[in-house]
Amino acid sequence: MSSPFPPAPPCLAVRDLRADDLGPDSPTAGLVRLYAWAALSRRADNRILELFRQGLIKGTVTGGQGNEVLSASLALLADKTIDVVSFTHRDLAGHIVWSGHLCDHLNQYFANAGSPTFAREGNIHHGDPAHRSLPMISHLGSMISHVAGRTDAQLRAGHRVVGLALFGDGGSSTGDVHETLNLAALLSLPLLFVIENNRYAYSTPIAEQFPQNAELWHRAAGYGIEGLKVDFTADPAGAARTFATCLARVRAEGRPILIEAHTCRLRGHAAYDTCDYLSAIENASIQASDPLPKLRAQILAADAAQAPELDRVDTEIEAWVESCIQVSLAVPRPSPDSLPADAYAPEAAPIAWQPTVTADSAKEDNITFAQALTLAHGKILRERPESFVLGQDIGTYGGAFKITEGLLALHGRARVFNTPLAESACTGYAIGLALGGHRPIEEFQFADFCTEAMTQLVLNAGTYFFRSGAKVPMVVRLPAGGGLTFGSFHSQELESALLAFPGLKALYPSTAQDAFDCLLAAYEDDNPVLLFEHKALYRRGKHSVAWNPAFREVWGPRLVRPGAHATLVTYGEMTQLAQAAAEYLETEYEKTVEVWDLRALAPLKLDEIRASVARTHRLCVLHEGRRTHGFGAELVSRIVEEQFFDLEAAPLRVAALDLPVPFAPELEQAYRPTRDGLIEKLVNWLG
Ligand SMILES: Cc1ncc(C[n+]2csc(CCOP(=O)(O)OP(=O)(O)O)c2C)c(N)n1
Ligand SMILES: [Mg+2]
Repeated sequence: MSSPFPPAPPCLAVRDLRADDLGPDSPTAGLVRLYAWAALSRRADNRILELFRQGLIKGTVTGGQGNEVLSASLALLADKTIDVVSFTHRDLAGHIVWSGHLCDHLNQYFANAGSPTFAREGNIHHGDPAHRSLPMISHLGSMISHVAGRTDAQLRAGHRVVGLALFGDGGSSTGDVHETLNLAALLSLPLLFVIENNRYAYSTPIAEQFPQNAELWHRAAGYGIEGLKVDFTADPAGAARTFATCLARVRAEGRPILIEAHTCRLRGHAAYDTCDYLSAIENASIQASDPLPKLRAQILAADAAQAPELDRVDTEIEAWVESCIQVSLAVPRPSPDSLPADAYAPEAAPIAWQPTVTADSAKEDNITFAQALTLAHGKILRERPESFVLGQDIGTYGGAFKITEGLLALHGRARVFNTPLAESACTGYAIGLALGGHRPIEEFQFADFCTEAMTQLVLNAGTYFFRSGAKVPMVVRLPAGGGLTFGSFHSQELESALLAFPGLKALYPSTAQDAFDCLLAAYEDDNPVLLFEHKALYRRGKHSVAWNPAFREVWGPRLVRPGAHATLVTYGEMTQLAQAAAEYLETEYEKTVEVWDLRALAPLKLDEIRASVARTHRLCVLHEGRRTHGFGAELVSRIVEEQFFDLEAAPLRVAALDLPVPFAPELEQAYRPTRDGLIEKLVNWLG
């Protein structure tokens, strides 16, 4: 049992500030409060560094010394009951204000059993998503689109919210920052973008980051929003006052504002950085620009009688930090038993769908695979108010493959959002919406373009639950595959690349009915689910689609064709190839191949396939993606490592060549598995 958190001292009794509290014409009580929280953060950061050096904190520590007044003022001014934020690695002050207690954060640094990331994430990569403080990952810039989405979710829930989107001068060069500024301006989201400009990104000075005639706040004009700068190193109280004014304006006017806030970094980038790149003169000037003593001096200049009060604050804080350290140090270490077996959020409560496909059953017959997906979208939008569809050209145009045709007209722009060409920020925005109770369905125009959003998909969405316990239910639709002479950037199969990372689920239907069922199943899952849709299937044939109460069975494989001489495992368009090859083998060679369509690529359910291999004693895996590091390698390994002695021959792997997808039909045919090629391989292998 760990001890309760020590109660906060009187100087930290209030963790809010109103604009009026900050003077210059008001009493200094507000500034003293700001000083107290900033001083707490300074003291905590200094002690964290010492504890790191003593080996009691692992990893590394990126101190916020120099940034506390900036960070604390924003957090104190925010409305912690509705606002949204993602703090940076210099924002311990903001973190402490948001939660109100230092022990939460010390537990994170000590990586103990009380850590808000369950001791799974590094030092300042935490947050409190349940209270809209969104945890960071290392990849700079990639969190602010989450703030945009989460803020929009608050707005949609009727709150007069402000989202605080923070990043450094270094982070300001990332594509995500540009994409999100544009997106927020386009959507008129109430975001306060704050650049914490401490003039360095690690060891790189701003002179090497952007041209010196280009001030960062000037960029606001390019997005059609207001920009300004403040300087915490010159006038911390005045800068905090400007924050207050801007926060109030963003809240009232519902438009983003970009503030470049000059601040400083009193120590190196992280504990190991000895700042050898700084001259003595520059270092001295940085130390002299420290906003914390400046704030103290401003308070005393306004009211010299506050001196004993400020001394009392320092004493209370020193004592409190020590007692918090003692409490957090005594929290037990985390147990490896607390690691889940996988990175997924537990199963969601099933949605009570209407047992219909459409409102008009005439539309359910004689439809294409693509139309089955359109019907599933329509059903979801009709029945689920939290649903939200986004992607490029998905509005009036209906999407590159017309899957979303008609949805905008029926459901409106608020729920069918035609995104700008910004895959990363739009995916991050969808993550933010998902954190705020929505279930976005995001269409990538071609699966190939998801590489633009790789960080958002595999690092942010895929690991969110593991890192923070917060769920990210979203569907990512990926029109995949080749055979249509679209060339190498519109034809790829990316399942292996994406599923090499933990935390994403994946479905890959091969029939129109499965496509319909897969979208519903993916939709109601509490995890990010990739839905691969083979483009060649979109308009191949007409089918009827019915309401299928057993639609959740798509999370397991489907027996396509029974057989006795081999088990062939495949998915997507290749299922049809496998079926055709199996039919031919039966007619011409009297060999029967049992064909299984995996449908779910993650998590993999292989029990029935294992039983089949135990009967047929042979395993063939077939997929359209490349052979090396292909999905078949994983399938073969999983089966062989447990069923080596069931096999009478080495498994057969049929896949594409290890090349980019070539363009000309003759070349693409040589690249991809074909029916005849598959038959030949099977015949040789079956003997
Ligand atoms: C996209 C990305 N590239 C590189 C890094 C490694 N890195 C961590 S912090 C940092 C410097 C960040 O500078 P800035 O954004 O100005 O923030 P500061 O550390 O100065 O507060 C770098 C390069 C990273 N975290 N993310
Ligand atoms: Mg910086």
